[in-house]
Amino acid sequence: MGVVNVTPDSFSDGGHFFSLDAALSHAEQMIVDGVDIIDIGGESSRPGAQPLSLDEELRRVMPLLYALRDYGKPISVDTCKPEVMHEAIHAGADMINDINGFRAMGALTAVKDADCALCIMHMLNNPQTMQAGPEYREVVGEVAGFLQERATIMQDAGIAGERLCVDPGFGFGKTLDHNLALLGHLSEIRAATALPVLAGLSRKSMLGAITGKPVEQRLAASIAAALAAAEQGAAILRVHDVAETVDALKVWYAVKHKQE
Ligand code: 7PJ
Repeated sequence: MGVVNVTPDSFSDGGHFFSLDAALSHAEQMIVDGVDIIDIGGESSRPGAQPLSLDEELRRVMPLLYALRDYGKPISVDTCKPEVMHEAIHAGADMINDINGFRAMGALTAVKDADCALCIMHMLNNPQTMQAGPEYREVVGEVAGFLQERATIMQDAGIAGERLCVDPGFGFGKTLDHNLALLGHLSEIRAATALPVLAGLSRKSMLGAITGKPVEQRLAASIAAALAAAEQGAAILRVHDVAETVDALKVWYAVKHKQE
């Protein structure tokens, strides 16, 4: 999954891809590089980020969604807002990726009768407060339990299990230790939920904490993290650097299958 941000304040690309043309050429390059799913997001979820108005989010996301529909690649929309989910589904989005795990009032109704895929992510509290001293008794079990509970609630609401995947939400209300525990036990989250796991580690601050590198120098760290997640059974990797990650995965996959 390749990330295309349409947020002027996105921390990892400096707001580079705010204009529609730039976002489109970014997405086109990702397709050339071998992306499987394009994830477009209008709202920055950087720790401490301010919420975005509905109108502004639609103004950022919808033109790109319409423009990308003709490329034939599945499109995911990264949003927490039921109204954006509704509009995106109406416009043909193939996946809704909600960092809030479809907990907003109206979110289940917005996605229920569609047939698009849904990514349920775990976040502690909200982007304003999530990094303020996050605490867990046992992070892997608690995150897996949350994802399992959300998946059950969604299925009870009439949503087919085949539409769902889960994501522990690296960096969303987690310390470095929490993130490493989750990454090292990703296969347990997969086992506990019996759902495909999506992992987003690309350029995240946990990689900066390990390497001491700023966000624009985290390519190698991001690839190492992607491979660790793949090794743990992640089905979808959400990344910024598609070409490099695809090459790394090809080598990992070739070695893995040679051994079997
Ligand atoms: C994630 C996301 C993630 C999912 C962002 C960033 C922050 N969606 N949206 N998982 N992260 N599913 O890209 O660093 O980890 S925005």
